[in-house]
Amino acid sequence: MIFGAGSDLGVHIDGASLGPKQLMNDISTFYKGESMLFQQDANIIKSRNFGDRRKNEYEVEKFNTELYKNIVSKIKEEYFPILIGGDHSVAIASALASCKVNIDVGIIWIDAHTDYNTFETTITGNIHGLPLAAITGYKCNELRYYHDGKVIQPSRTVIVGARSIDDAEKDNLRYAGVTVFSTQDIKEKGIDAVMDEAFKIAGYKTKGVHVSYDIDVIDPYTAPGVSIPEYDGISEEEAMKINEYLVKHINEILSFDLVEFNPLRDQDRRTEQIALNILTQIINAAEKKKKWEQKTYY
Ligand SMILES: [Mn+2]
Repeated sequence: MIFGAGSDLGVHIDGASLGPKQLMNDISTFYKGESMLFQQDANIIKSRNFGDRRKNEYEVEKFNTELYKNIVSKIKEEYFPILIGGDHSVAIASALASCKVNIDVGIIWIDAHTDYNTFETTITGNIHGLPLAAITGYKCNELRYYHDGKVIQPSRTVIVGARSIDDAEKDNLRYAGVTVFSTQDIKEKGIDAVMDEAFKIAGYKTKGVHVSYDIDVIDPYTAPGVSIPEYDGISEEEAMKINEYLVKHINEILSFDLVEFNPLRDQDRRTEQIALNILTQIINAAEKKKKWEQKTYY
Protein backbone atom coordinates (compact mmCIF):
# COMPACT_ATOMS: atom_id res chain seq x y z
CA MET A 1 0.00 0.00 0.00
CA ILE A 2 1.35 3.43 -0.98
CA PHE A 3 1.09 6.43 1.32
CA GLY A 4 1.95 9.82 -0.13
CA ALA A 5 3.01 12.39 2.45
CA GLY A 6 3.09 15.76 0.70
CA SER A 7 4.72 17.90 3.34
CA ASP A 8 7.60 20.34 3.32
CA LEU A 9 6.73 21.69 6.76
CA GLY A 10 9.96 20.26 8.19
CA VAL A 11 12.30 22.28 6.00
CA HIS A 12 12.72 25.97 5.08
CA ILE A 13 12.75 25.31 1.32
CA ASP A 14 9.58 24.70 -0.70
CA GLY A 15 9.01 21.78 -3.02
CA ALA A 16 9.31 18.44 -1.19
CA SER A 17 5.53 18.61 -0.67
CA LEU A 18 5.10 18.15 -4.43
CA GLY A 19 7.19 14.98 -4.66
CA PRO A 20 4.62 12.34 -3.67
CA LYS A 21 1.94 13.45 -6.08
CA GLN A 22 4.39 13.45 -8.96
CA LEU A 23 5.89 10.05 -8.13
CA MET A 24 2.47 8.52 -7.48
CA ASN A 25 1.40 9.77 -10.87
CA ASP A 26 4.51 8.16 -12.41
CA ILE A 27 3.96 4.79 -10.76
CA SER A 28 0.25 4.79 -11.64
CA THR A 29 1.26 3.50 -15.08
CA PHE A 30 1.94 0.09 -13.53
CA TYR A 31 0.78 0.23 -9.94
CA LYS A 32 -2.91 -0.46 -9.57
CA GLY A 33 -2.87 -1.14 -5.83
CA GLU A 34 -4.28 0.97 -3.06
CA SER A 35 -2.90 4.34 -2.16
CA MET A 36 -3.65 7.35 0.02
CA LEU A 37 -2.28 10.83 -0.52
CA PHE A 38 -1.94 13.22 2.41
CA GLN A 39 -1.28 16.76 1.31
CA GLN A 40 -0.38 19.57 3.68
CA ASP A 41 -2.95 22.33 3.99
CA ALA A 42 -2.26 24.76 1.15
CA ASN A 43 -3.34 27.69 3.33
CA ILE A 44 -0.65 27.20 5.97
CA ILE A 45 1.63 30.19 6.28
CA LYS A 46 4.92 28.40 6.79
CA SER A 47 7.48 29.72 9.23
CA ARG A 48 10.64 30.65 7.37
CA ASN A 49 12.10 32.70 10.17
CA PHE A 50 15.73 31.69 10.75
CA GLY A 51 15.46 32.32 14.48
CA ASP A 52 12.46 30.00 14.89
CA ARG A 53 13.82 26.89 16.64
CA ARG A 54 10.52 25.05 16.24
CA LYS A 55 9.49 25.75 12.67
CA ASN A 56 5.92 24.66 11.96
CA GLU A 57 6.00 22.32 14.95
CA TYR A 58 2.24 22.29 15.47
CA GLU A 59 1.58 21.72 11.75
CA VAL A 60 4.13 18.89 11.53
CA GLU A 61 2.56 17.16 14.52
CA LYS A 62 -0.94 17.56 13.13
CA PHE A 63 0.12 16.19 9.74
CA ASN A 64 1.97 13.24 11.29
CA THR A 65 -0.85 12.35 13.69
CA GLU A 66 -3.21 11.83 10.77
CA LEU A 67 -0.60 9.91 8.78
CA TYR A 68 0.35 7.73 11.76
CA LYS A 69 -3.25 6.71 12.51
CA ASN A 70 -3.85 5.68 8.93
CA ILE A 71 -0.62 3.72 8.57
CA VAL A 72 -1.21 1.92 11.88
CA SER A 73 -4.64 0.78 10.79
CA LYS A 74 -3.39 -0.43 7.41
CA ILE A 75 -0.47 -2.36 8.94
CA LYS A 76 -2.98 -4.01 11.26
CA GLU A 77 -4.81 -5.13 8.12
CA GLU A 78 -1.49 -6.68 7.05
CA TYR A 79 -0.62 -4.25 4.30
CA PHE A 80 3.05 -3.54 3.64
CA PRO A 81 3.38 0.26 3.81
CA ILE A 82 5.51 2.24 1.38
CA LEU A 83 5.62 5.91 2.28
CA ILE A 84 6.58 8.52 -0.29
CA GLY A 85 7.65 11.88 1.19
CA GLY A 86 7.74 14.73 1.64
CA ASP A 87 10.54 16.04 3.80
CA HIS A 88 11.99 13.51 6.24
CA SER A 89 9.83 14.62 9.19
CA VAL A 90 7.04 12.40 7.79
CA ALA A 91 9.10 9.31 8.64
CA ILE A 92 8.34 9.86 12.34
CA ALA A 93 4.78 8.78 11.53
CA SER A 94 5.68 5.77 9.39
CA ALA A 95 8.49 4.40 11.58
CA LEU A 96 6.48 4.73 14.80
CA ALA A 97 3.41 3.23 13.11
CA SER A 98 5.50 0.22 12.18
CA CYS A 99 6.78 0.04 15.74
CA LYS A 100 3.27 0.39 17.18
CA VAL A 101 2.05 -2.75 15.40
CA ASN A 102 5.24 -4.81 15.00
CA ILE A 103 6.64 -3.77 18.43
CA ASP A 104 10.22 -5.05 18.10
CA VAL A 105 11.58 -3.15 15.13
CA GLY A 106 15.03 -1.95 14.07
CA ILE A 107 15.70 0.90 11.68
CA ILE A 108 18.05 1.53 8.76
CA TRP A 109 18.27 5.22 7.88
CA ILE A 110 19.86 5.80 4.48
CA ASP A 111 20.67 9.49 4.37
CA ALA A 112 23.37 12.12 3.78
CA HIS A 113 22.34 13.59 7.14
CA THR A 114 21.87 11.78 10.42
CA ASP A 115 18.67 13.66 11.40
CA TYR A 116 19.59 13.32 15.07
CA ASN A 117 19.18 16.84 16.36
CA THR A 118 16.85 17.84 19.18
CA PHE A 119 15.02 21.13 19.75
CA GLU A 120 17.96 22.07 21.99
CA THR A 121 20.71 21.34 19.44
CA THR A 122 19.14 22.21 16.08
CA ILE A 123 20.84 25.07 14.25
CA THR A 124 18.17 25.58 11.59
CA GLY A 125 15.01 24.80 13.56
CA ASN A 126 13.97 22.57 10.64
CA ILE A 127 12.14 19.54 12.02
CA HIS A 128 13.40 17.28 9.18
CA GLY A 129 16.71 17.36 11.10
CA LEU A 130 15.13 15.70 14.16
CA PRO A 131 13.08 12.68 13.04
CA LEU A 132 15.51 9.89 13.88
CA ALA A 133 16.01 11.26 17.40
CA ALA A 134 12.23 11.41 17.80
CA ILE A 135 11.74 7.86 16.50
CA THR A 136 14.39 6.39 18.81
CA GLY A 137 13.17 8.15 21.94
CA TYR A 138 16.06 10.60 22.21
CA LYS A 139 14.27 13.65 23.63
CA CYS A 140 11.87 15.29 21.10
CA ASN A 141 8.86 13.90 23.02
CA GLU A 142 6.63 16.57 21.50
CA LEU A 143 7.08 14.98 18.08
CA ARG A 144 5.59 11.63 19.07
CA TYR A 145 2.90 12.45 21.64
CA TYR A 146 0.34 10.58 19.51
CA HIS A 147 2.35 7.36 19.82
CA ASP A 148 1.79 5.31 22.97
CA GLY A 149 3.88 2.25 22.13
CA LYS A 150 7.54 1.32 22.30
CA VAL A 151 10.08 3.42 20.43
CA ILE A 152 12.85 1.96 18.29
CA GLN A 153 16.01 1.29 20.31
CA PRO A 154 19.07 3.39 19.38
CA SER A 155 21.10 0.16 19.65
CA ARG A 156 19.05 -1.15 16.71
CA THR A 157 19.44 2.05 14.73
CA VAL A 158 21.88 2.26 11.82
CA ILE A 159 22.54 5.22 9.55
CA VAL A 160 24.02 4.54 6.12
CA GLY A 161 25.66 7.12 3.84
CA ALA A 162 25.98 10.06 6.25
CA ARG A 163 28.45 12.84 5.51
CA SER A 164 26.92 15.94 7.07
CA ILE A 165 26.70 15.77 10.86
CA ASP A 166 26.51 18.81 13.17
CA ASP A 167 28.89 18.81 16.16
CA ALA A 168 26.11 18.67 18.76
CA GLU A 169 24.40 16.01 16.69
CA LYS A 170 27.55 13.88 16.89
CA ASP A 171 27.32 14.06 20.67
CA ASN A 172 23.65 13.06 20.54
CA LEU A 173 24.44 10.04 18.36
CA ARG A 174 27.29 8.93 20.58
CA TYR A 175 25.31 9.42 23.76
CA ALA A 176 22.34 7.48 22.39
CA GLY A 177 24.49 4.70 20.92
CA VAL A 178 23.46 4.88 17.26
CA THR A 179 25.64 3.18 14.62
CA VAL A 180 26.74 5.42 11.74
CA PHE A 181 28.26 4.26 8.45
CA SER A 182 29.52 7.25 6.50
CA THR A 183 29.82 7.62 2.74
CA GLN A 184 33.54 7.02 3.30
CA ASP A 185 32.78 3.69 5.01
CA ILE A 186 30.79 2.66 1.95
CA LYS A 187 33.69 3.57 -0.35
CA GLU A 188 36.16 1.64 1.83
CA LYS A 189 34.19 -1.47 2.84
CA GLY A 190 31.85 -1.72 -0.12
CA ILE A 191 28.12 -1.39 0.00
CA ASP A 192 27.35 -5.08 0.57
CA ALA A 193 29.56 -5.31 3.65
CA VAL A 194 28.00 -2.15 5.09
CA MET A 195 24.46 -3.36 4.42
CA ASP A 196 25.26 -6.79 5.91
CA GLU A 197 26.39 -5.12 9.11
CA ALA A 198 23.47 -2.69 9.08
CA PHE A 199 20.91 -5.50 8.87
CA LYS A 200 22.72 -7.50 11.52
CA ILE A 201 22.69 -4.62 14.01
CA ALA A 202 19.24 -3.23 13.20
CA GLY A 203 17.59 -6.61 12.88
CA TYR A 204 18.98 -8.08 16.09
CA LYS A 205 16.14 -9.76 18.00
CA THR A 206 13.46 -7.92 16.08
CA LYS A 207 10.61 -8.85 13.80
CA GLY A 208 12.37 -6.90 11.07
CA VAL A 209 13.45 -3.42 10.11
CA HIS A 210 11.96 -0.17 8.94
CA VAL A 211 13.99 1.26 6.05
CA SER A 212 13.92 5.02 5.53
CA TYR A 213 15.57 6.07 2.29
CA ASP A 214 16.41 9.74 1.85
CA ILE A 215 17.22 10.36 -1.81
CA ASP A 216 19.80 13.01 -0.78
CA VAL A 217 22.17 10.15 0.11
CA ILE A 218 23.00 10.14 -3.62
CA ASP A 219 25.48 12.73 -4.88
CA PRO A 220 23.62 15.88 -5.98
CA TYR A 221 25.59 15.92 -9.21
CA THR A 222 23.55 12.84 -10.12
CA ALA A 223 20.39 13.55 -8.12
CA PRO A 224 20.01 17.33 -7.74
CA GLY A 225 16.29 17.29 -6.89
CA VAL A 226 16.55 17.55 -3.10
CA SER A 227 16.14 20.41 -0.63
CA ILE A 228 19.46 20.12 1.23
CA PRO A 229 22.12 18.70 -1.14
CA GLU A 230 25.42 17.40 0.25
CA TYR A 231 28.33 16.79 -2.07
CA ASP A 232 30.56 13.68 -2.11
CA GLY A 233 27.59 11.37 -1.97
CA ILE A 234 27.21 7.85 -3.25
CA SER A 235 26.96 7.19 -6.99
CA GLU A 236 23.83 6.07 -8.78
CA GLU A 237 25.44 2.67 -9.18
CA GLU A 238 25.97 2.39 -5.42
CA ALA A 239 22.40 3.54 -4.81
CA MET A 240 21.09 0.81 -7.07
CA LYS A 241 23.31 -1.72 -5.30
CA ILE A 242 21.69 -0.69 -2.02
CA ASN A 243 18.36 -1.25 -3.67
CA GLU A 244 19.37 -4.65 -4.95
CA TYR A 245 20.32 -5.52 -1.40
CA LEU A 246 16.98 -4.29 -0.05
CA VAL A 247 15.08 -6.28 -2.66
CA LYS A 248 17.02 -9.40 -1.74
CA HIS A 249 16.20 -8.82 1.94
CA ILE A 250 12.62 -7.72 1.45
CA ASN A 251 11.34 -10.34 3.89
CA GLU A 252 13.30 -8.70 6.70
CA ILE A 253 11.78 -5.30 5.88
CA LEU A 254 8.52 -4.37 7.61
CA SER A 255 7.96 -0.92 6.16
CA PHE A 256 9.71 1.45 3.76
CA ASP A 257 10.00 5.21 3.11
CA LEU A 258 11.37 7.14 0.16
CA VAL A 259 11.66 10.81 1.05
CA GLU A 260 13.02 14.26 0.19
CA PHE A 261 12.50 14.26 -3.57
CA ASN A 262 12.01 17.93 -4.46
CA PRO A 263 10.66 18.42 -8.02
CA LEU A 264 11.35 22.17 -7.89
CA ARG A 265 15.08 21.47 -7.55
CA ASP A 266 15.30 18.68 -10.10
CA GLN A 267 17.08 19.00 -13.43
CA ASP A 268 15.78 17.16 -16.49
CA ARG A 269 13.78 14.89 -14.16
CA ARG A 270 16.98 13.01 -13.28
CA THR A 271 16.21 12.63 -9.59
CA GLU A 272 12.63 11.73 -10.36
CA GLN A 273 13.83 8.91 -12.62
CA ILE A 274 16.12 7.51 -9.91
CA ALA A 275 13.37 7.75 -7.29
CA LEU A 276 11.04 5.99 -9.68
CA ASN A 277 13.55 3.18 -10.28
CA ILE A 278 13.98 2.66 -6.55
CA LEU A 279 10.24 2.64 -5.93
CA THR A 280 9.47 0.32 -8.82
CA GLN A 281 11.91 -2.28 -7.55
CA ILE A 282 10.68 -2.06 -3.98
CA ILE A 283 7.04 -2.28 -5.04
CA ASN A 284 7.75 -5.30 -7.22
CA ALA A 285 9.64 -7.00 -4.40
CA ALA A 286 6.92 -6.16 -1.88
CA GLU A 287 4.35 -7.67 -4.20
CA LYS A 288 6.03 -11.03 -3.70
CA LYS A 289 5.87 -10.73 0.07
CA LYS A 290 3.20 -12.92 1.58
CA LYS A 291 1.41 -10.07 3.26
CA TRP A 292 1.26 -7.73 0.28
CA GLU A 293 -2.24 -7.27 -1.10
CA GLN A 294 -2.80 -9.80 -3.83
CA LYS A 295 -5.35 -8.58 -6.25
CA THR A 296 -3.65 -5.48 -7.44
CA TYR A 297 -0.75 -6.10 -9.82
CA TYR A 298 -0.24 -6.83 -13.42
MN1 LIG B 1 16.93 12.85 6.09
